[in-house]
Amino acid sequence: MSRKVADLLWQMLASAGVKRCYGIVGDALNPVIDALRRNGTIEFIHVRHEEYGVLAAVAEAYLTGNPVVVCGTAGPGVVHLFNGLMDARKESAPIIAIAGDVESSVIDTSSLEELNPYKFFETASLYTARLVNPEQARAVINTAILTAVLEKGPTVISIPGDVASADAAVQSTEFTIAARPVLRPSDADLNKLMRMIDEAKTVAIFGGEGCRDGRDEVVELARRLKAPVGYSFRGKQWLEHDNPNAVGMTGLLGYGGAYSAIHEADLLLLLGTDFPFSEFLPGASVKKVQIDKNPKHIGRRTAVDLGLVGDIKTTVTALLHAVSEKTDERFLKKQLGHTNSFHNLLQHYVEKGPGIKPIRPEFLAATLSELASDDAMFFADTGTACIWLARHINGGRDRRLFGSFSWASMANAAPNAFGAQLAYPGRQSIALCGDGGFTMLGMGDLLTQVERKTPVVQIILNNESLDFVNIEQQEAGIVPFGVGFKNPNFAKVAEAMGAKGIRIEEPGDVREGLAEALAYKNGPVVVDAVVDPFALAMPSHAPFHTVKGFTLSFAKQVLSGRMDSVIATIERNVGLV
Ligand SMILES: Cc1ncc(C[n+]2csc(CCOP(=O)(O)OP(=O)(O)O)c2C)c(N)n1
Repeated sequence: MSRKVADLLWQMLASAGVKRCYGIVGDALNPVIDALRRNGTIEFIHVRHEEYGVLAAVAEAYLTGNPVVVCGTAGPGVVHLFNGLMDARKESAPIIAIAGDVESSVIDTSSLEELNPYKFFETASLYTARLVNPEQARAVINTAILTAVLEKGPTVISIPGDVASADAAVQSTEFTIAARPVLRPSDADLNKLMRMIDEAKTVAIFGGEGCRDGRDEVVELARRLKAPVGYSFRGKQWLEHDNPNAVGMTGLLGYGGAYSAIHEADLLLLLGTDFPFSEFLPGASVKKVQIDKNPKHIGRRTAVDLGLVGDIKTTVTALLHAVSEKTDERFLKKQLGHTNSFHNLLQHYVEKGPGIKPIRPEFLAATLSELASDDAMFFADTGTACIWLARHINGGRDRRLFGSFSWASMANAAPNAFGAQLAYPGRQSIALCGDGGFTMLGMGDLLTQVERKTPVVQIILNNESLDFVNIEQQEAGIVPFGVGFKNPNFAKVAEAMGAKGIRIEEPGDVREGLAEALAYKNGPVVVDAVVDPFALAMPSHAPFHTVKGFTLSFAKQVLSGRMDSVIATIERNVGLV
């Protein structure tokens, strides 16, 4: 049988290291999927919602570094891919989307389900191609793969069914993927940096995802410079564990001494971070050097005195060859002292947790962290789950913490954990889900997990509220509105769907319930944890407008007759801030 365009597609994707394709088939995609079946080397993961498939693929691609394929078919199915592809773009995950397209004979005639892929994917995709002629196939597939892998983000190939099933021009499928090139600043720039470090009495480091491959080098640099190390959410998993200089995070989820460390140092080194909250970064009183492999990141969140383009590992290694060691530890010790005090504050609801009902999420998360294995993978939904993940789940050399940290989409955790479990079978894969997030996307595809018997642990923070927005609204000084809803018993729903369901209402049952969930290996588990909707989480450095907002919101709530919720919020949070 002659080789079709769709055969060429899967052969090239398989040789690029693609192991899985997540999606939903139909019309234009049928010949593409038929070729996947014939190919036999790539597993098709049939999901119930295309967005779920992409968010699963994002976690797989981010964690493994390998490209992952997603698919959706003509028009509506393709539209469902979009939010996930935005997530892939922002989280730098190599994803190749195969979008089913209308027959090539009706393109640009406003036919049923027709969608212009160039316009539609413009914001999300690093490269979008429409295959209208078999002669294009090799070049287009080659570019889509190389762009996704080397630029780390999503690309889209839009294929009409008739082109997919057309004979491929006889072409070689061979191609190579180059390793990422090594990138470091010029010697002149490194010398400037060295002088700035020498002139500074105190240095602080703030690192992000760019430290992923250079973690040991950054920790060693910090040791030599006696520099406290703060980090963004994306940097936490690389820079916190086994680092005696770690001082926590700044920003809305902030904790520890990071805020004061970066504001009080003479010199701040921003390493591989595009931390978006400028108001938590110091102004002109602190000299700032930013190093990043992506020049677009440099100086866009805060003005810097020196911006250098380079990989963190390569650049810091070059620095380590020449930098002289500092001896004065007073600044470091002071910031570690702040970190310690904040840690004690955070422990309040962890230690008192066994006696507080409704269950405090801090206690739930800290207990989970203690019980989970050393190589567990944790995923947090956008919402309050992020706060508890940031503050109460400890990382480790082999642990992974991931979420929609830069795109901030709701409902990412369950699909993320599913994709991670497929990539690393047998490793604990734990999703901390919002009840809003789980009912938005996680619930339907629980069926996919059940069917495949995928052991994913979903822990639902059942607070009957879009709680993060509830907090946001109070911070903004307005009366919470449009944030409450009623939930079913998720454990019973899970059981009815064929998963294991565990409902935890009593604080005394938290440990046992979580342990049971983590030990279950025969398929997915849903832990329905009824938690306190009034648990507040203030940043370690609460800006004035936040405090003012809460005061104003409380006053407005009292005036509109909602004294009960004001009292509950205050009562349930005294001692935290
Ligand atoms: C798709 C999407 N819709 C809306 C938002 C805005 N948003 C951010 S957090 C949040 C609330 C999340 O609620 P829930 O999942 O119940 O988690 P909780 O904060 O209660 O823990 C909302 C609506 C978003 N980030 N993404």
